[in-house]
Amino acid sequence: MVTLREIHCVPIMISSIDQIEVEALEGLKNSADKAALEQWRIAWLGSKGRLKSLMADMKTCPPEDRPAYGQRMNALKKTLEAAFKSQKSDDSAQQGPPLDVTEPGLPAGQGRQHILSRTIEEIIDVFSRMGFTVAEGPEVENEWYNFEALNMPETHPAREPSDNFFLEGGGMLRTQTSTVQIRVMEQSKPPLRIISPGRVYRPDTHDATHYSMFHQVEGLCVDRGVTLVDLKATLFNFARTFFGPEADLRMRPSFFPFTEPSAEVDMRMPVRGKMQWVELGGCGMVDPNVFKAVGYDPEEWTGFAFGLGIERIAMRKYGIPDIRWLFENDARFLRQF
Ligand code: FA5
Repeated sequence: MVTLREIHCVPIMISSIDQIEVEALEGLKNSADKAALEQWRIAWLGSKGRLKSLMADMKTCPPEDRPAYGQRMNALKKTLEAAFKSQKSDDSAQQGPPLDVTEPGLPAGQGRQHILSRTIEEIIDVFSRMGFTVAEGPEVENEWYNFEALNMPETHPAREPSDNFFLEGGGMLRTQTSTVQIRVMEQSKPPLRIISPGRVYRPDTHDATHYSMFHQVEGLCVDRGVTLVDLKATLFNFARTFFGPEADLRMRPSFFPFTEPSAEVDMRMPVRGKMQWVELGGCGMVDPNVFKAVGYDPEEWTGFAFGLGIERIAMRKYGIPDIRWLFENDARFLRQF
């Protein structure tokens, strides 16, 4: 900054520049709107403005004082340009509708539990009132748990690659929650009563009742003297508590390698306006070979097991006609539950 004391030959000019700077900044401060700002810019920074004519005054300075004068003029130019820029951006920030602090804020969107998660919680609730606890198992499994220990030897047709998602480098995505029966029995001594809800994977073609990833709930009860009557009573009790006293259920003889005897459980439900029997899952008495695989004595222990499709249960309870709707993530559909 050049001071009066340093530039004795042009004291009047320098002091007048200081004065001019004060005057310019004052004028800028009082330029309240866009038009006034523009007027100020033309008057001070424009091609015929005050700065230009002050620059031209340099010619009247003695040559040795011109550098000091030039320096002071450059400083003035920078100050005015910076002040103008800052006031202009303040001004544009203030444009737009005035802020109404009394307006209510935007409502924050509230999420909700997916209908399948809610169904799983409801299933757990009913079975836990019958003394079942929840067990978990991995979705990436090996063939011992998914087949071998469940009495499905290497030649079993369900082990075909076309019916399974085998993983590169070994392992597979489990096709049924029955894997958890084995894991639980390996780790604990009877008696026991567990359910295990979870995801399973099969390369099935998608249609109204099939998906390639779906949920099952496995049930397993092992004790002395367990009979088919206990299995039937447990499933009927579940159906009537979960769906209401009108729930209609039937068991058809069937075959699973890990239960003997085995049955399919069907539920009567409306399908496209007509009452129909829809398969919910499989069940049966635990096969002695399964007990042997986990080191239980089949002479001493008896048990029943079941595996139900959770999507079908949710569809029955909430009147959902197509399983695909559960996975499309259309908020308009999900919001209804
Ligand atoms: C089993 O998976 C046996 N593990 C069930 C079982 C457990 C039997 C314990 C005996 C003892 P299944 O393949 O039938 O069985 O499947 C059981 C249920 O899963 C079916 O009844 C159906 O409700 C559901 N399910 C099967 N495939 C699909 C699919 N692609 N999409 C949706 N649900 C399915």
